[in-house]
Amino acid sequence: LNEQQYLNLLRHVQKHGTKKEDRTGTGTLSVFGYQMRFDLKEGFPLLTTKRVPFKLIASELLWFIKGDTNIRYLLRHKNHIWNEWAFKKWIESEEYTGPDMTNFGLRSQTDAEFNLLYQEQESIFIRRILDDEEFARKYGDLGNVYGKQWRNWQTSQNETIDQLANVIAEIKRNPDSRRLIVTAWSPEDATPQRSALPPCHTLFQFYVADGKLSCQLYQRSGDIFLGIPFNIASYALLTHMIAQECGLEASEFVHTIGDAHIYLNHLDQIDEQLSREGKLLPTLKLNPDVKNVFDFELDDIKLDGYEPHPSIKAPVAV
Ligand code: DHF
Ligand code: TMP
Repeated sequence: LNEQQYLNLLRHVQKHGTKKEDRTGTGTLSVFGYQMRFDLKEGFPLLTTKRVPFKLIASELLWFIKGDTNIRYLLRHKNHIWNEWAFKKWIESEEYTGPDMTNFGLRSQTDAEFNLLYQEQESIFIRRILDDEEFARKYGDLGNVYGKQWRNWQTSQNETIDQLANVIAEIKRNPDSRRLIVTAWSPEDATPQRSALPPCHTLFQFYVADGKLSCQLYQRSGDIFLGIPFNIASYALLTHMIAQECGLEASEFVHTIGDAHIYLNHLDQIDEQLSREGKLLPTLKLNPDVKNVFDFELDDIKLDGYEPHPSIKAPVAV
């Protein structure tokens, strides 16, 4: 069963993970190297042991596919999952003159008074991104993140490469190819100046056999409770969209993770989740009239039969 793969990962890291400090100062239990396989014919791999906001996953993926790297698009779709990383750039800039927001991620979890101050500053920031185009251009952009790398990879010759369009063309032209790769990782860009967060989903590869399309992702770093459920559903959705364009059936999503970690402030939430029984997986309904990956809109992407357990809240490490 698809969801069991994920629950096994939770149990595995809970039991065998090594205590490890991390960049955010939160602390983790971590293992190195882990692989899961999701059979997309079995159902759409969205967790049912907690509610996962599929609309946010879909609008984030459309944002990548458009080649957009500015959170303004996400905000217009009421998607706030990237706010903290844009906000971080803003408060670290010269122009920011409000109250000290250093280390806001950790401080907002332990200091209620500070949390109010932070919530206020972040909502002012978000308002401004929505209302002020010039400000949005400067501070809404996350840099060389997924959208840029997939659609507008910058070469040393000052040309751009549309990796996503190329890989789709190649799947059609030469499905047996072993070079069906899109990489988001560029050693030049993996610095705080160039991207707000160096890409976590680093590289993916497609594979065609017997008229079926599979996808494998190498993810260098995975937040098992918050990020991974999004990542699984996002790549499953991308695989279905590309399969539809190429006239193939969607087969497997293979998920390979480098540093697979549970943040120490997610342990109780995970106990709660593991006490629940998985339910029937939903089915993905893509509008069959859309024959080009770049033409999909939110309304073309629907889920059928998603009746999960309630959501479980957890703080995100910034
Ligand atoms: N940093 C960390 N530490 N973990 C991440 O998973 C992560 N993911 C990023 C950017 N930086 C990250 C982008 N993706 C949420 C999920 C995915 C995501 C960012 C945030 C998240 O907070 N999910 C909540 C619900 C959010 C909502 O409803 O607005 C969840 O419960 O799934
Ligand atoms: P890092 O850059 O220090 O590895 O921190 C990134 C954190 O974000 C890490 O906990 C992994 C998590 N993450 C995901 O799990 N999935 C994602 O899609 C993104 C963007 C981040």
